This record gives sequence, structure tokens and C-alpha cells, in this order.
Amino acid sequence: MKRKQYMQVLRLAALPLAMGALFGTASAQDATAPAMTPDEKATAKKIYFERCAGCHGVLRKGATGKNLEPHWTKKLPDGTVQEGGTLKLGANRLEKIIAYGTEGGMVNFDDILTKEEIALMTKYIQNVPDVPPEYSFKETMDSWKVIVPVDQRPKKQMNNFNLKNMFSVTLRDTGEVALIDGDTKEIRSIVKTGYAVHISRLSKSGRYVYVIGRDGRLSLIDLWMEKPAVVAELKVGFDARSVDTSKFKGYDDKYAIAGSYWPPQYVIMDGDTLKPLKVVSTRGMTVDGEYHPEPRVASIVSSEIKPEWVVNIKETGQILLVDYSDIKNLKTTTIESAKFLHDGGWDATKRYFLVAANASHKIAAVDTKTGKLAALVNTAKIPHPGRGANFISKAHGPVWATGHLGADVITLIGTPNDKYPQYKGNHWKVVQEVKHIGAGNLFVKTHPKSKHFWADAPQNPERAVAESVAVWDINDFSKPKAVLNVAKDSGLPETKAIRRAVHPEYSADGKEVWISLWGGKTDQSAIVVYDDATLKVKKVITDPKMITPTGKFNVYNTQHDIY
Ligand code: DHE
Repeated sequence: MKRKQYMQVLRLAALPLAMGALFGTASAQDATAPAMTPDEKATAKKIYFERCAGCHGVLRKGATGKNLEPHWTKKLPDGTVQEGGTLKLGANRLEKIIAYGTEGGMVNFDDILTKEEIALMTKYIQNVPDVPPEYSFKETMDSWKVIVPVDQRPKKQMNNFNLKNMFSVTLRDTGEVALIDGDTKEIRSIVKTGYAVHISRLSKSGRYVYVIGRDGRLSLIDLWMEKPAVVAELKVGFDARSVDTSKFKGYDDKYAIAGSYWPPQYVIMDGDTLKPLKVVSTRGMTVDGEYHPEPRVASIVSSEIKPEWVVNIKETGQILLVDYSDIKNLKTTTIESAKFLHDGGWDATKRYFLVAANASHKIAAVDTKTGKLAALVNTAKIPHPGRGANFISKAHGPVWATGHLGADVITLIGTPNDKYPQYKGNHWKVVQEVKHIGAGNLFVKTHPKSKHFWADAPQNPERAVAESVAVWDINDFSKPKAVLNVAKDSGLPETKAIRRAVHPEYSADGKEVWISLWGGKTDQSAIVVYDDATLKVKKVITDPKMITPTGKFNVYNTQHDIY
């Protein structure tokens, strides 16, 4: 069931994408697999990419989901291989799995796909997977668009917004971000971006916002314009999740990097124009010593102590430290950790990066000063930190915290900090597990100026839990937590679909916490703003244009990695 909740996230995430170009080389028809017409195959490929690839991988090698290659999908329950395309026992079994899910974690699709589509998918996954096209440097370059050249951009800030407290808000289902003024709570601009936008990140100066869509479209927004707008665009791949910028001294706003799920590679580009400079493949050996053809790029962060990015490769479990001081002669340190790497954040000293190896139920910590793995910490099931949260615990000293998709706890891990030598014994240990309101957590957050710690639980199957967040006093986690029902606090009428309370994000001064209420596409969504000191609602932002808000990225906090 717990694993199932995680798969549910992937299923929810798998919204239809505009992916015409992705369906490349068709593999030859296998005579022992069910025959399919070209039209059937095209339909099934699209469904697979939109609904299944997030878990099982485009090549069906398996990641969070099981391997779906024909060597086992063609097997009947008695272990024999199905002959000649007659769909009897095997098909029924596959149909049942797709329709109703399994206890092993596969979720049900009977409410999303029609019976005919499910039958089609059973045929499709018994055939050899088609290999999607590659995406070369030339194609990347051909997709590059500069909408406002650098010399035609403002020389100073042309609006009077408090940019530090601006929030870049993902409007997931409309392919847009809303730039919301944190002081007035007004929407200053709604910007068209890639499809099902994933994250926003800031340039070192805080002037540029980089927004990556799941369709691989990277958009560069200039906050200095009178009305902030997109000034450059690049398609970095067909399916992408991560982006960051160069944050080491002397490289301010110079470079950006974006990672793709397909093809498995990352692109380094100029920071202010997005002109591509280099494309690097991530294919290679897993930590178990096996070649993997589809190692997707998960989280990327930028070091402030070296000209380096930390690039986390999901399927191989390898953490790359990519030195950008000489892009032509790129030096990369490859650090073995565990599978499958996903999201993570810095510790308070910004020397260590902590990333979830979610299928191994571990947090990997990299020492970016020595370029070595500092620790692999065993945790409760499926850690999902977002970027995690740093604070000084009265009992345990400096800690970094994560929540879990697969367990109803928050985990505090002791982290090194020279200012607190007395807590040396706690380094890289789980010093405390705190009971959460349920499993299904995605994001946790605190702020150096706050005494509170916030955690959501949007993937919990219970409505009351998914629509709520919990808040603890960081000085004493044994005190009862406050549970805030964000859906009720919004004052909006109840809807049929659960409105998931997701992604707490602080204002720049650490005094407010913004939570998205992620409803159905046609329901009124909202952002509920809480006063962090009193935990009372300050404002509910419900503009009709605000459709399905999810991630919110405060400019100052994102620019300086404050969490
Ligand atoms: Fe995310 C971060 C991948 C589903 C909201 N998500 C990330 C990162 C990765 C990732 C690799 C880290 C980026 C970085 O730091 O460079 N997310 C994936 C998936 O593969 C997954 C599970 C399925 C998919 O097909 O995309 C997935 N993610 C979701 C959602 O459904 C969420 C909840 C809503 C949405 O908008 O899509 C979602 N993911 C987020 C957010 C962050 C994120 C808000 C950034 C957190 C932060 O505070 O930095």
C-alpha cells in the first residue's frame, strides 16, 4: 500500500503531454507478440508515454515500477511463452493488473483508461519497446530562441516590485507560471511556459527565473522588465524535470544546466541567453555494475563553494559533480550512492548535499568539499525531501529533515557543523523520527527566522489528511503538532476531487507560509497564506486564472537555497 501511494504520485503526475516528436524508431514486429496495426501502436505509445513511462521508464527497464519488457510480459501464469498473438490467459492477467493494480504497488487505471485502451496496452507491452529518438546538440541548437536579446533588455529594474519577495508559481495544467507579488499578493504576470511545468530556479543575482516544463521546454524570465516576461527559450529534451544556474563567485548568471528524463542527458548553456554549449549523455553503469540505457537526470543543485553542479542520476545511483570552470574540457567526479536518486537539498553549511535514494529507503549525503560520499543513511520508507529543511534542534544540534511518501514519519538527520562540535556523535544518524499525520508527504519546510516546521501529506489517500498540513515547534517536537485543514481554511466549497494541500513555501522574511490547494482542473484552486507566528490564515489567493497551482518558488529563498 505504501509503495502504491508513491506510484499514485507518478500516475497523477502523468498528465497528457504534447509529445509528437518522441515516438521514433519502430521496432520490428515480434512474431510471438500480439500483432498491432500502426494506428493501434501509435495510440498505445502515446498512452504509455503519458501514463506509464514516469514509473517504468521509456525503455520499460523498470525504476519505481517493474520491468515491462516482453521477456516477462509475454509469459503466461504457468511460465510458458504465448504464441502467435492470441490474447487469452496472458492478456487477461495483464488487463487485470492494469485495470485494478497490484498489492506490489501498481495503481489502478480503470478510472483513467477505457476497457479498449487497457486491452490495447496489454498488447503493446508484450511487444518490443520502440526506442524514442535521440536529441542531438544540433537539434538542441535549432530549438533555441532569443525573444529579447541581451542588449535590448533593461539595464536596471523597470518595475517597482519587491522582487525578493516575488513567488514563481507553477500552474500545472495550463503550462504557465504566475508571478505573484509576495507583499500585495497580486498576480503581476502570467507567463506561458512548457507543459506541466515542474520547477522554477533563480539565477545567482536573482534577476532571472528559469522554468522547466515536463516537455523539456526551458523558459528564461527577466524579472527586471516592466512586466516580467520570457526572454529566451530552449528545448532541452523531450521529457525533463530539473534546472539550475551557476552560483559560484565570479560565475553569477553565467551558465545554466538542465537535465532530461529522455533522452537521458543534460545540457549546459549560457545563463542569460540559453544558447546551448554542451550536451552530455548520462548513460552508463549502475552502482550494481550493469549498463543502463536510460539513466534519467533527477535533481540538480549548484554549489557555492566550487564552480560545480551536483547532478543526480536516477537509475544508476551515481551522483555527478560537474565542474563548469572549463566547459570544453569538462571534468566530472562520479560518486557511487544508491538507487533511485530523486530530490534533495543542501545542509545549512552548504557543504553537503543530501539526496533521496527512494527505492533503497536511504538518504545519500555528498561532501562537495572533498568530492566524496559522506554517508548513506537508512531511513523509513521512500524518503521524499523536496529540498528538506535545516534547523538547530535543542536536543540534537544541527539537523536536516525529510518527510516520506511511504511512511507516516518525519526523519531528522544530524549534520556536521563546526559551530556545534558537541553534536559530532550525531553526524549522519537518524536522531529522531517524529509521527506525521499520515504517509504521503512530499515537502517539508522551515526558515532560519521561524520556530516552526511544516509538512504536507498530499499523496495520502484520506481526504482529511491530503487536504491538511502539520506544523511543529522546532524547539520541541514532543509538543503536540498543529494540524491545519487547508481546504477548510480556504473557505472554498468542498469539491468532488480531493484538493491536495501541497508545497509549503516561506516568504522572504520568513513570516508567512504559502500552501497550494491543488484541485481539479475545472475546480477553483487556491493558495492559502498563513501567518507563521500565529498559524492563522492571512490571505486566500483565488484568482480564476490560478488553475492547479503546485510548486511555489520565493525568489530570495530559492536564490539563496534557504530551507
Ligand atoms: Fe516533482 C521537484 C521529479 C511528480 C512537484 N520533482 C522534483 C525533482 C525531480 C522531480 C527530479 C527535483 C528537481 C530539482 O531539484 O532539480 N516529480 C518528479 C517525478 O519524476 C514525478 C514523481 C513524476 C513525474 O512524471 O513528473 C514528480 N512533482 C510531481 C508532482 O506530481 C508534483 C507534486 C506536482 C507538479 O507540479 O508536478 C511535483 N517536484 C514538484 C515540486 C518540486 C519537485 C514543487 C520542487 C520542490 C522544491 O521545493 O524545490
